[in-house]
Order: sequence, then structure tokens, then C-alpha cells
Amino acid sequence: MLRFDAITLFPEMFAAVTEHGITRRARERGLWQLVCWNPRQWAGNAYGSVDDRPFGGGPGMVMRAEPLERAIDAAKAARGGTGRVIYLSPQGQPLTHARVKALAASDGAILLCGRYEGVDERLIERRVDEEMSLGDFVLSGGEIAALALIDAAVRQLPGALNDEASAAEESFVDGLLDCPHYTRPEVYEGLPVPEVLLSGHHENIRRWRLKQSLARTRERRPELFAQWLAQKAARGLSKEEAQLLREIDEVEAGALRS
Ligand code: 4GM
Repeated sequence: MLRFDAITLFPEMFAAVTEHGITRRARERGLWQLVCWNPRQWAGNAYGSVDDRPFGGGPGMVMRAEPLERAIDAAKAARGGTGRVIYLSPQGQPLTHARVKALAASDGAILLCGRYEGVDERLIERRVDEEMSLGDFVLSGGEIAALALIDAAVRQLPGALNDEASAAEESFVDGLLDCPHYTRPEVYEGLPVPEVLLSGHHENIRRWRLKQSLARTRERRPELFAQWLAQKAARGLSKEEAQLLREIDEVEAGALRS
């Protein structure tokens, strides 16, 4: 079973995934589990402090190595002596759909959540296997990043979503962004739903959605589109894909002419 162990000063935050929505239901179905470990339990001094001032001076505090190492080792022991340690930090490798899928197919990980200015580098050297980042921005702590990682992985588990098709049709699955979605009413504030979606013609609908995905990805995420194209070109574009790309080009050429 997928198991996450969170090393965190704020275990209550993890109720966001254990007590809500799809991740809650998946846990109730026995698809994954979470154990939190609070390094304060291993503070080891009279004041129970888990942080200290940075050597070399400067603002803020740094998380001490010892309480974190003891918490990580307790989590490892509880996992039968193993478990990859992932540190969520802005210095990490970007978290991608591929990394999420790999994690969901694994036995999980120990997630180290930093606070303050970060953790003592020697703890990272001694215990961290991988550093991962959600993107180029700073959060007040690693917990929200860990929660995002858990949510992304759990929803990939077979049986987590009520409609099994859902996870396979979302953004990034085929390396493309998702298509637009509509529901009732058919006209909202004068804006109609694209006619093809009301046609009941499943083949035309599938084709329209793929075209939207292609156009959106090329427009909004050119580097993602280039990757998709390179990967497709290696195996040969399908007739349909080639035709849809020509249609997108014609629309854009037309827009430039007018
Ligand atoms: C390390 C150093 C992750 C970790 C300082 C964590 C952003 C991300 C933290 C820190 C984080 C991210 C905790 N902020 N982009 N903060 O995934 O504040």
C-alpha cells in the first residue's frame, strides 16, 4: 500500500488530505495511509526547541539536524527500515506528472517539511534522497508542497477516482493540456456552449477536444508542445494529429491576415 510519512511541526495541516474529498475517500478505502512525525518530540533540550540561529549570521532561524534525523529514523524504522526521503524545497527538481506517476506506483516516501529559512545542510547530506519543488516560489513551510504531492499521487491510484477514466483524460497524461469543459445552461450571459458538444456525435467531440488541447498547449506552453511534438514525431504523427495541426495553423494564419 502507498504510505507517506510526514516529518512536520504542523501535523494538523495534513487533515487537508486525510479528512477531505477524494484523498479522504481513498484513505477510507484503504488505498493509502499517512503517519506524521513531529520533530519537537525529539528536541532533546530543556526548551524543546527545534530551530536555532544560523552560523554566519543573518535573519531567521534554521531547523536543527538532530530532531529531524531522529524523526526520520523513527519513520524509517516504522516502515521496516526503508523509505526514500523527499525534501520539499524551492531548490529541488521540479515535480512533474511523470514523477507523480512514479511515486504513486511506489510504496511512498518520507516527506520532510521545512520551516523557517530551511534545514541544516548536514541533515540533507545525511538523510535526504531527493529534493523536489512545486515551482519557483517560496512557501512559509514545506507542508503545503507535501500536501500537493500527496494529493497528486493519491488521485493516480487505481480506485481513487469514482470515474476511472478521469485520471487518464486530464492534463499532462498525453503530454498536453486539458480541453475546455462546459455544463448547463447552454447559454450563460449570452455565451453559448460550442455546438459540437451538444451534437451527440462522439467522434466529432473527441476530435474537437484533441484540437483544443493541441491549440491551447501550443499557445500557452510552447515548451510542453515542443516536447509533445518531438515525442510524437519520433513515432510518426497520426493522420488525424497532422490534420488538426494544419487546421490550427490555418486559423492562426487567418487571424494574422485580418
Ligand atoms: C526549504 C527552505 C517548497 C524549504 C526554505 C517548500 C516552496 C516550496 C522551505 C523553506 C517551501 C516549493 C519551505 N517553499 N516551491 N518552503 O515547492 O521555506
